[in-house]
Amino acid sequence: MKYPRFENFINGAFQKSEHARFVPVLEPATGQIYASVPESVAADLKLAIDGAHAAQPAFAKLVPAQRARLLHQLADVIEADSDNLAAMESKDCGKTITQARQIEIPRAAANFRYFAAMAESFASESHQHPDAWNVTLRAPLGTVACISPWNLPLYLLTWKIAPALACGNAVIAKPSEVTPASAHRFAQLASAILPAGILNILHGSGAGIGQALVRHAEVKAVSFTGSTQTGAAIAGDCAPSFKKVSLELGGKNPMLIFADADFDGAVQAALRASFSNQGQICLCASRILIERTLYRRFVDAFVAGAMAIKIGDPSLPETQFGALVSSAHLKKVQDAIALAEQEGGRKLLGGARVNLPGRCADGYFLEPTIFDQLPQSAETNQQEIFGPVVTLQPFDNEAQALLMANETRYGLATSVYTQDLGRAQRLAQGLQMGMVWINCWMHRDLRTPFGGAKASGLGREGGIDAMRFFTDCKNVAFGTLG
Ligand code: TXE
Repeated sequence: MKYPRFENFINGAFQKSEHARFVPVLEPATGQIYASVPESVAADLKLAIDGAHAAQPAFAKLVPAQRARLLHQLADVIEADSDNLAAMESKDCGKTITQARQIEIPRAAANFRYFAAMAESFASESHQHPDAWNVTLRAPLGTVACISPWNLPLYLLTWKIAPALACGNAVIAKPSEVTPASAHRFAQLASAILPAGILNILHGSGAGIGQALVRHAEVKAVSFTGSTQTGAAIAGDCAPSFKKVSLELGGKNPMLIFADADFDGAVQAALRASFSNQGQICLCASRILIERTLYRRFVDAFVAGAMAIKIGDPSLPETQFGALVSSAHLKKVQDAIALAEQEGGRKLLGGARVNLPGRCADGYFLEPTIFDQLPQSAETNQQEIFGPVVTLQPFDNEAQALLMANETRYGLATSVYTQDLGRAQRLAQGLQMGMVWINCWMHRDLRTPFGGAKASGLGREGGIDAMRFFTDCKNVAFGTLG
C-alpha cells in the first residue's frame, strides 16, 4: 500500500529527498500507518541552509509593518483551514478533536497575530548619561533552528517560528518525526505567503537530522522544546560554537491544594491539569499535594471525577480523553505504572490499557491513573512520566507543602489553590518554578515569560523574551561632543 508522503519544504518548494529513507507515520487511535516522512540527510540540510542564507538579508530589510502583514496572513490561512488542521492534528497525535479545534489550532493562529504586533512594537532601549547617549541596536541572527515535540505539534512549532520570523530571521524547523502532519500542512499554507527560503521544514529523527541541524555552523540559535535529556545533549552541541540556545524541557509539576480553597474549583482544575491531552503537556500537574484535613474528601471527589472522563475515538466531539501518542510512549507510561506498584503505591484508579471497539481496537489508549501512598522520594514522585498518571500526597502545613513542591530536580510550573492572599504571596516567592499560578492552571498570556527553572529549562520564550532571544544586540554609545 502506498501512503502519502510528507515531503520536506525547502527554499519555497516541496523537495523529494532522494537519498532519504522514509519512515512510517502512525495514527495513535488505530495503530495503523497512514503516511510517511523522509529521514532527511545532509544534502537536504545543505539545500535548506543555502536557501535560508540567500533569502534572509532581504527579509531582514522589510520594514516591521511588512513583516507584521506576512505574519497576519499566516494567521489568516491557519484560521481559514482550522477545521482541516484540527482533524489532522487529532489523527496524527491521538488528541481529541475538541482540544485541537478549541485550543491548539486557534492558539497557532494567535501566535502569529501576537508576534505580528510584537514585530511592530518591539523597541530598542536608550540610556542617557551626561557624557554619552547609549542606543541598543537589535538585529536578526540570520538562520535559526526551531525544534518541536509531538504533544502540541502546531501550537509549539508556531510558538517558535512566529517570533523568529517577527525578528527577521530565516527558519529551519524540525517537527517531531512522530507527528509531522500539521507542519507539512502549515508549509503548504505558508508557501504562498513567505518568500522562498525564509521557512524550511525538514523532517526526520532527532539523532539524525535534528543533531545535524543543531551542530551546523550557519545555524545561529536553537529553540528547543522536548525532554530534559535531549535538551542537555542539545546544550552540549551548541556549546563549542557558543550558539544561543533556549530550552523548554520536562517537569514534575505540583498542584498545592489548601483546606481553605474553593473545593469544587480546585477539584475541577486538578482533573484538567492531570488529564488534559492524556497528561501529555509539559504544564500538566503530576503531583497533587493536598492539605491533610481535606485529603479524604478530595480523594473521593477527584477519583469520581476521573472515572467520569469519557475515553474514546479522538475524532468524535463527545470524546474527552484520546490515545497516547505512540506505542513506544504507551510502553514507557505502562512501565512507570508498574514501577509505581513496585514502589508500594496504592492504585486508586486506572492503570490498564483500554480496548475500544471498532476502528480504535488497536489504539494506544490508557486509563486515567491515580496513585497515593508513595513517599516523596519514590521515583514515581521524582521522574517525569508525561502521561495520564498522577500521584496524591497529603501535607500538614504550608512549610511542608513548599518543601515537597520544590523537592524534585524540575522547576517548570505549579498551581496553588488557597483563599489566603498572604500564603499565596509567600508561596509564589518560595516556589522554585518558572511559572506559578494562583487559583488557576495553565493560564497562558502570550506576553508573559514562559519557561522553567532547574532541570526544566534554560531561558524564557514568549513576549519580549522571545524577541530578545531571536535577535542579537549591540550597544552604541554616542559621546557628547563639546
Ligand atoms: O522527546 P525528545 P521524545 C518528554 C516526555 C517524553 C520524553 C521523550 O517525558 O516521554 O520527553 O519524548 C528532537 N538534536 N517530553 O523522545 O527526544 C526530536 O526529533 C536535535 C516533554 O519525543 O526531546 C523531536 O523533534 N533534535 C516535552 C524533539 O527533539 C533532537 C514534550 C523532541 O524530542 C535530538 C515532548 C537531538 N540530539 C516530550 N534528539 C515538553 N517539554 O513539553 C531529539 N530531537
